[in-house]
Amino acid sequence: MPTLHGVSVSPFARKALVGLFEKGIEFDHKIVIPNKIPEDYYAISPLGKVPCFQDGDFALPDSSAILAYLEKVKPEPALYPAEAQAYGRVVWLEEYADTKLAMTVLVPFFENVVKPSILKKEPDTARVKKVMTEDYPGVMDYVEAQLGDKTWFAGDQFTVADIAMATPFVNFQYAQQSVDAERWPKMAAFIQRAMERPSFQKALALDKAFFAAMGG
Ligand SMILES: N[C@@H](CCC(=O)N[C@@H](CS)C(=O)NCC(=O)O)C(=O)O
Repeated sequence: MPTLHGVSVSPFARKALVGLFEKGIEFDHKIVIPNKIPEDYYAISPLGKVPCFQDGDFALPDSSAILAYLEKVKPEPALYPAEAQAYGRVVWLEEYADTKLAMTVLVPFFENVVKPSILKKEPDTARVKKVMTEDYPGVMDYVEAQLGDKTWFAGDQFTVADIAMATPFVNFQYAQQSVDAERWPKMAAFIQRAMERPSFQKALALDKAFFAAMGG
């Protein structure tokens, strides 16, 4: 059976976990915590990041690569559209979510949760304020417009774009932040819809178990 290395509270590991749950692929889950990477982990993940998917000698140390691979291994249910432009747009939206969106939305989580509780460092509250004031509104305006009146970013089909767009907002909530439903109603409703999916519910249950094991 393949193994997914990582910890569900990482939005990138959560992406891979949700993909595995959506596809109904069986896997072992091995907890690997980013700042406590075992030395031998670099053999399968040269960047020392989570997640990493491993099946025997085969290893994929990146959430986007994992999701693309899973689609080939188990095409149904499809997490990418078949039509060329819709496919390209989903790949782009996944990239945007993994970079600009994640790097914005994850700042409150990193500063206010990871730093004090895991790194034992003071949060940089000025950084949180700056990102939330200068970057966050523009990012939200962009994703709100990309989603439009659709159920999911590609329309009726739930895709990797939706997984990537929704996962950072779980960490946003862990940092006591929430999307203003009056200003960005489509994204607020989208996040709620995504969280209600059984795949997200399973990933959130893993977070809960992890936090409980960490002592709260
Ligand atoms: N592009 C990678 C990013 C993975 C990533 O940045 N993971 C973080 C945890 S959320 C990590 O492992 N950070 C540890 C480090 O950068 O040393 C992916 O999509 O899997």
